[in-house]
Amino acid sequence: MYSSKKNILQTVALLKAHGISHVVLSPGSRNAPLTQSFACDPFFICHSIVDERSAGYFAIGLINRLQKPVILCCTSGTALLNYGPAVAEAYYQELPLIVVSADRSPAWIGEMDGQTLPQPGAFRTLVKKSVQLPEIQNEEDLWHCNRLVNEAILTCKHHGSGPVHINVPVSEPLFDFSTDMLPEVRCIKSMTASYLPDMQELISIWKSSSKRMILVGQMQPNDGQLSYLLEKMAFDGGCIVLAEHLSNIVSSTFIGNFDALISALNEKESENLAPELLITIGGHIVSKQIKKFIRNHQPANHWHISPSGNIVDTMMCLTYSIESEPALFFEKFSDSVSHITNTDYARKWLSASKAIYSPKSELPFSDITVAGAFLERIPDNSVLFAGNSSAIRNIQLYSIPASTYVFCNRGTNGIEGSVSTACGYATESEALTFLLVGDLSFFYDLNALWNKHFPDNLRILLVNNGGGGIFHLLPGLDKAEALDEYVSAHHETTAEGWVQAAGLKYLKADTMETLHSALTLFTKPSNEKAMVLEVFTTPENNKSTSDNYYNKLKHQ
Ligand SMILES: Cc1ncc(C[n+]2csc(CCOP(=O)(O)OP(=O)(O)O)c2C)c(N)n1
Repeated sequence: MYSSKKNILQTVALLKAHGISHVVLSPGSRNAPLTQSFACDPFFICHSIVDERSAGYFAIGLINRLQKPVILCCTSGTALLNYGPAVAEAYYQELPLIVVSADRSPAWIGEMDGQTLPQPGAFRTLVKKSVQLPEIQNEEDLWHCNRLVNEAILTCKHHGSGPVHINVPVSEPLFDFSTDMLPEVRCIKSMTASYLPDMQELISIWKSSSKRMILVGQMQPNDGQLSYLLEKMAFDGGCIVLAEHLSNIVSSTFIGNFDALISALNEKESENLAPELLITIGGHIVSKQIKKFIRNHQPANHWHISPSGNIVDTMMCLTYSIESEPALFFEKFSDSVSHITNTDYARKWLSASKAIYSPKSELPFSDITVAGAFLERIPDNSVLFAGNSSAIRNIQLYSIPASTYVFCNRGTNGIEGSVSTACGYATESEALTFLLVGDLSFFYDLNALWNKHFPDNLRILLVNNGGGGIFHLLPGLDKAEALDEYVSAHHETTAEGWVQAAGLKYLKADTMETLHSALTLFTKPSNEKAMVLEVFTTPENNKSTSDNYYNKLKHQ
């Protein structure tokens, strides 16, 4: 019988699912639940070596002979450190050694509770990856634990082999061996797109799934080949493609308003629109709704395609990590799945998307309508930078010219460098470059205005709502007394003096009429001076407009 510890069951079940069968066990009580779980399962071939230093080298010998990953398992304390020489040897010979160490719960490290030392990361630069498993108390812990073990196992053979370390904390009681079966576990697979046998498996998954979705995250502008291939997939392969502006891929067949769309769905509609197969490419996705939607309606298959092949499990249901440039992958894949149309699912999505209305200018003057009025006027072939916070979310409510490249510092969502980044781009570009940014982000990065050669082609639309406006829109936060003063950092500063001191042209607006008239100059391509257009809105109007819009969507 196996241990009842859930993190041990995940570890053992995943090692088995990945086909890793040789284990070198050293004696101890803290690792006895691991030892028992390996030893009771006939899949594992167990070897007992008392001295951990020797056990490490014994495992290296096994790898030399088997040309496969081998597991090393020990108790807590110095037992682990005695693997050090063999781990170093495996690192420099690039051998797939998987160290599994038992540990106490982190709360007890350094408290003179015997046989403890800081085990996570003990081998530092001598392992390709080191993971510290959680003790599993809830569903999120279970997902976390599963992902970490998958990652460690996949890493020991990714981009060259090498040792990895899985540290497994277990609290007392240790010796409950009442589990008669290993759990079903999610085994994440990885492949490079050039490996054809795996491609066959993907093709058959595609064919047997009728609800297929491709979701595109942030991407740098590209040569159009990816848009073409994804369009082909949408036409021929019977799938839908969801892409935000930040993906920089454009087609009338792609759906961009999915965040608003999903916010309006009831449970039945959500089930109908949930995919069976999800393919993600690109980086971060702004929409919180799509992440929630997929996490709550998990597809049977989720493939993430990326040039790094790194395991990224944003949706908590990754089944395949495919290492490839997305365009290369779809070039190969699209031919194999063409004419497999199942248009019903795509039709549902497209008609739901058409039914979502864009916020109209009749709504009160607010951050949302300011973004709309501006985007209506943005000239073709411009470049658009969005600040984090409301700006990047609001632009998604509107369409923009297909020729517009869109950027935002979405890697870490920082508000500190939006002006500098746009400034850097514009300096090396001929294109009219716009930045839509909130006031805290603007004032934070004010120093960018001091740039010696401030680019004339940069236009900054500063939406001044007197603080971090986004915080007024978060449900529940309005109950915090600290909201105005400390959370959103309310202020009454205007940019006028700063902008003029920097020698830039300053425009301002506080109604739709004054905004439209300022936008005429602001968006004029022939104008040869850098400008800041400061638009004043109020948190009250912003909140009521946003509430009205999203409520209306729900009841349309
Ligand atoms: C460097 C940094 N500090 C703090 C935050 C947390 N944060 C996220 S949004 C936000 C408010 C941004 O306010 P503003 O730029 O005025 O935009 P608005 O919310 O009004 O749209 C803050 C402080 C962050 N993202 N980055």
